[in-house]
Amino acid sequence: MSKIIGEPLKNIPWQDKPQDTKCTLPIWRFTENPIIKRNPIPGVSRVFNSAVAPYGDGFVGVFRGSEYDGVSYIYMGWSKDAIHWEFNDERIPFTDEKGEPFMPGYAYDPRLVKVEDTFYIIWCTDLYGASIGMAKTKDFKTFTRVENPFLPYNRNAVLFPRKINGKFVMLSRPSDTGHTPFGDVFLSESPDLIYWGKHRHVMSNKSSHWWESLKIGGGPAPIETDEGWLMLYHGVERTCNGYVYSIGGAILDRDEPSKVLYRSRAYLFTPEEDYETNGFVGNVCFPCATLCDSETGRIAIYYGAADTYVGLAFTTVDETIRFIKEHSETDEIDREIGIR
Ligand code: BMA
Repeated sequence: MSKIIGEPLKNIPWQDKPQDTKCTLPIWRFTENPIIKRNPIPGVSRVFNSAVAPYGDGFVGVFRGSEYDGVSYIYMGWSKDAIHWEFNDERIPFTDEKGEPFMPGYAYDPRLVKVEDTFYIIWCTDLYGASIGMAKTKDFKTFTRVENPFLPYNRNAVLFPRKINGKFVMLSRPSDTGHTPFGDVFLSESPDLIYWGKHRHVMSNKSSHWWESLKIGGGPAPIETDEGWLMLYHGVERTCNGYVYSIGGAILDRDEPSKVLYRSRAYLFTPEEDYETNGFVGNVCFPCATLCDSETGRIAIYYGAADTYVGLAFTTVDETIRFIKEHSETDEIDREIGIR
């Protein structure tokens, strides 16, 4: 049995896998999906691609809210059960390093990761083009901007939930100004969250895996397990009707996480239900966070559905790792040394 290395979370939301299904994929949906529907905040038409974390005896979340002019910002939400959410009506009031109010030009696809005693919000922001924004908080009252880690253009950055070999570690996906018809995941490290370097290639899109043949990008913070870091990510296929976003899985080496130990050639989850196939952008399942219970191995996955809703799905560490290993195909080319 694979094990999650981390804290227990007794109040993790949960439903057992349906018994009457022929689907052999390792992730299944919450039957009450979507958990966040249209117009959940005054002035915000759609909340999707959002991240949650345990906090106190409940949960806290950072939510991508698309306002009535179509621009996205980040809103905070609170929940007792991680299913029903109440939102603050105002955008998160970031401040800069001097304590002055700071509002990014836009902010989308937030991740929320606790490292040691601090929560970090990482999102896609405007730095003369799409790049990575960051802020930190300990109390969810004061949110202080952290330096932009990378040059434009970049998206889908997410921190690992602990330092590795004494360094902060972040996954990201260098990109371009538009809808980026390419994309590989890289890893960077930092001693202080200001200076980032030692960039390493982790994974590329794969033409032989049609569902992720166009591009891939990081998803939730990787989950530490006794087999390595369980990495859920999004993979994109280009079809004659547009892009399709599915969820893939890989296992990275615990001490050297740019090394891919296993990677599934099959997706783990793909748009199937109406709220995933229809909406502002149909056929999008975009995972940004998980909740994990180390005692039971349960994992709850939060994903944006059709750029319109937030969906919740479940798996166990054992089921997902078994699936990834059974379907694994790693033939990453290490371009630094030119070998597979
Ligand atoms: C990506 C990002 C995501 C979005 C996805 C599908 O490029 O912008 O926020 O969910 O496209 O539209």
